[in-house]
This record gives sequence, structure tokens and C-alpha cells, in this order.
Amino acid sequence: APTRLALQQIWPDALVARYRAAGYWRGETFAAFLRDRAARFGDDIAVVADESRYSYAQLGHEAERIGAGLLAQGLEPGDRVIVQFGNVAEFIPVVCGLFYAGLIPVYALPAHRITEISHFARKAQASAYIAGQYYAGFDYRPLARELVNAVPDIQHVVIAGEAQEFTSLSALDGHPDALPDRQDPQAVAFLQISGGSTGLSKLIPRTHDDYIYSFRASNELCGITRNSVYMTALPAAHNFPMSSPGWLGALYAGARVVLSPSAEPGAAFALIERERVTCVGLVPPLALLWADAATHTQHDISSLEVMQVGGAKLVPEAARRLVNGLDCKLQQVFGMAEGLVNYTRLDDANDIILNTQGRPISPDDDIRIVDDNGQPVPDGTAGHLQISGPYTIRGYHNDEAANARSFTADGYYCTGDIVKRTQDGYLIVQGRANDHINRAGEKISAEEIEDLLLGHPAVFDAAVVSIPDPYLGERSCAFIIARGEKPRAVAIKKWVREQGLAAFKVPDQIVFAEAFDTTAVGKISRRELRAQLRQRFLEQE
Ligand code: J2J
Repeated sequence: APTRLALQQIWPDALVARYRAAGYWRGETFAAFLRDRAARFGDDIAVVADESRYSYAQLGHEAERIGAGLLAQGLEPGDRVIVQFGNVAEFIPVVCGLFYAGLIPVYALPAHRITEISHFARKAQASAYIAGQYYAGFDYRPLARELVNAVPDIQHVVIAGEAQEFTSLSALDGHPDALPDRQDPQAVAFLQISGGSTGLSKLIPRTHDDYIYSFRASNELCGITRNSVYMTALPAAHNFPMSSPGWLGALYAGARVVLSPSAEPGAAFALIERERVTCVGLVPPLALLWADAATHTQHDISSLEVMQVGGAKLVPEAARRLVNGLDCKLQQVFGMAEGLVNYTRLDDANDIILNTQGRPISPDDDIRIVDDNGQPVPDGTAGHLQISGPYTIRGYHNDEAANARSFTADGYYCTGDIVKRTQDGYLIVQGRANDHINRAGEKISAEEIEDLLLGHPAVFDAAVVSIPDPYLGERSCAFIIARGEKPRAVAIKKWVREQGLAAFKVPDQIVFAEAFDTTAVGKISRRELRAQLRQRFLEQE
């Protein structure tokens, strides 16, 4: 069947042999390692969220109940299941339950709304949706209702909390014997979502072998052991706090995971004190906020050993502020849900930690930095970053157009990032080649928002551009040519919000323009237009 085929990632045979021989791919599966930890670390606390605590044994039991319960509902191993939770107690048992059942999680962020969720459901041909009743003041049941109407393939909806007409998470029940006892470690284990550089987010198929390697190796580079306490302060479904080394790395090590519902320093510091957190991953704006708050907090956060910062560029001046303001180690992380992750090493010299975004996890991460014509550039020269390696995908799920754009003929992933490499093999991120807005680590596709704006009756044309922002790093600015009378900016923003999409995608700023420059021969490209608008805007400020 075509969907089965699409759920494979195909590395060339020679690379498969190499990755196995090198011990990167060990034939482990998620279900197998989780079972093993439940048996070995039974009474140790695995997950802390709000007032809930799960020991490794309890997490295993919950996951078995949920996994077997979903199969009893008629789902079959290999089916895709959209999972949408905030940082709450149910999230990790649900994901582990899906792994136990051989079901394929599709990770949505809590901020996603019907536009994104129905897109994921269609692309993944998902048959189920699991969410919490409420998170951050939003009720997910009406969204579930809309989803079922929009995408008939969604046959099952499970809600944690008051489920109304849907199945309640707590009511799921099934016999563990129904769970598959073996799974293929080379098969796709889940679908992660891309930052969305062009158009809507793509689905990223990751295999057991490749992903487990990435966080097992990350544990070593981030100092995660059984004694560690890892805090997830960013949304737990995001690839960074999931796998670099993330809560999965922590569970792999037999460590403790603390889910923080808020990344705001007051709340997070209280949890750090209570749980003696040792490691946390943050985006640059949050890291700076934490460093400021740390200077006058009442809380004892001295247990913190490592603060990782990634998702967006940490400029050297900001890195210096962190190093000076914090009593723990700073680790820069430059990663992507498609694969490659770079870390500064914990024992690197300050100069490297402040000025680079680290170097790859694996000796077999094959980094190519090329010019606009695809020719390799020398070290120290900026170019396009392309990668192939033991945990980098060879293609997106069910998206030939994106694959034609984002992968070279010989299978390298074109990251869209412009980087340069130092002589010691560290990478420095310079910028990017495609037009997305990196809003405090949340990636927004300019094209996606432009397409949406063009649907507004009063919008004749729109160009969405990233503008440097002192707090967010970048914010989004929509330049709009009105059709007829100019609408009010607030009305446009409100309209965008009502289209049912993640709030972080609503343009931060709207600027009306009389016309766009389409000089030269005929029209200039969207890219040039965006660059021009950004330039002119910055000159005026
Ligand atoms: C500059 N740009 C960065 C950094 C990511 C670990 C850490 C982050 C992500 C992530 C991740 C950057 N400096 N330190 O998945 O496992 C930008 C780049 C990159 C894109 C990927 C992980 N760290 N970026 O952010 O899939 O442009 O993953 O290509 O969300 O974020 O975004 P995403």
C-alpha cells in the first residue's frame, strides 16, 4: 500500500551498513527501550507535571493501558494519530502508549488551530486525534468537532478530561497482550512537523533507529545521566525539548522529566527549586529573561548545571550576558526537526561557546557548505548548509514538491540555513536562504501568511517580512496593498486570528503600501520584493 511505502525512510544500503557497523543504529525501538526502563527503574520518578508524578513503572502501566485501549477501539499499528497537548501530565503517557501500540504520533503544538490540524490530518492520512480538554484557556473539543467534519478519515477522537461525545482518555482500556511484541527499528516511529519555510508545515518521518541515536548521543554531550533532572519549559512536542536531549533523552537515561506549564521565570524557578532541575533548554529571548530574573530571584536555582539555548540565533553579546549572569554552563544548540543537531561541548573554551552554534553530534554527519551554484566553499566562507547523516531525513512524508525543492539528487537535505564553518568544524549561523520568520524560535512561513492575507477581501497584495526585534529576535511584518479603502490594521489582525491558525502566526505589525516595486524586466521575485521592503522599512526607522 502506498501509505506503508511512504512511512519508510530510504538511506542508501552502503550508509545503512555504515551506520549499523558504527553502532549508531542498534535496532532498538521506542517500545522496547521504554519497557526496559519501566522494568529496571520501576520506582524512580520518570515524569513530574503539575501535582502528578509517574514512576517508571506507573508510566509503563499507563502507556500499556492507553496503547492497548486505542487498539481495542479499532486502531491498527501503523495508523497515524494526531497528538495535541500542552506541557501536562497526560502528554508523555499518551505518546508512550502510541509507541507501545505501534501507532504513529503526529506532533501538533498546542498553539495550532483547525487550519494546521486539518492540514496535518490530511497529509498524514491520520485516523485519530488525541488532545486535552483545555490548555491555556483554549477548549480543544470544538476544534475536534470541526476536524471530524473537515476530515472524514478521522474516525476516533480521544479527549483527556471531560470528553462529551468523544472517548475519554481515562476510559481507554485494553489487554497488554494485544500490543505488538516486536516492531521494525528501521520503520518510521512518528511524524514531526517542520518549521514551515515555504507554505504549510511539512511532515517529517523519523525512524526508531535514527531518532534514538540522536538523543542517546545527545545525552552524552549534554551530561544527562540517571541522576539528571531535565526540565521541559518549551512546548514538549517541539523537537528541541523532545530530543536534544529532551524528555526522550532523559527517559532513555532513566532520569527525571519535569514538565513546566510555563516558561515564565517565576513559575519555572519555583519548579527548579522544588525538583532540583539540572538541565533546561530555552530559546534566546527566554534565556535572557531567565538570566535577568536569576539576579534577583528568591528561589534557589543552584541545582541548574546546564542551560541550553537554541532554536534561533544567540548573538555573541547575548551569549556573554548569559555567561556572566548565570551560575551554570551555557550550551548552544543549533538543530532542526529534519535531523542534524549541533552542540557546543560542555568543556569547550568560552570563545567557542560564545561565538559558535556548536558542531554536529555525529562523526558521520556529512556537512556540505556550498555557494549559490552548489560548489563547496572553503572554511570561513558563508554558504548554504546541506546535510546527510545517520539521523537526517531523506525526504518529507507525502510531499513530492517539497522533496524536489529541499533535497539534492544525491539525498542531502537543504536546510535553508546560511552558515560558515570554522577550522575546528564548528558552525556559525549567518542567516538563511528562505523566507521564514524565526519568531523567538517559532518558525513562520512568509508564503503561508501571504496566501492567507490574499484571501481577505480588502487585500490586493501582501508581502510578509521578518524585522529584527529586540525581544523576539525577529517579528513578522505584513506589507499590504489595500483594494479600495484601507481597512484598519487591527481589523486585519483580528481577521487573521479568526481564520483558525496558531496565534504566533498573526502578523506582529501591518504596514500599508501604495504599490510594490516590480521594476526591471517585468516582475521581481517574491524574495527580492521581501528583501527590498525590509530594507526600506529598516532605513526609515
Ligand atoms: C540559529 N538558528 C537556529 C540556532 C535552530 C534543537 C535545537 C533547535 C531545534 C529547532 C531543534 C538555531 N541558531 N542555535 O529541532 O532538535 C533555526 C535554523 C534551523 C531551524 C530549525 C533541535 N537553532 N535554528 O529549532 O525544526 O534556521 O528546530 O534550520 O524548529 O531553526 O527549526 P526547528
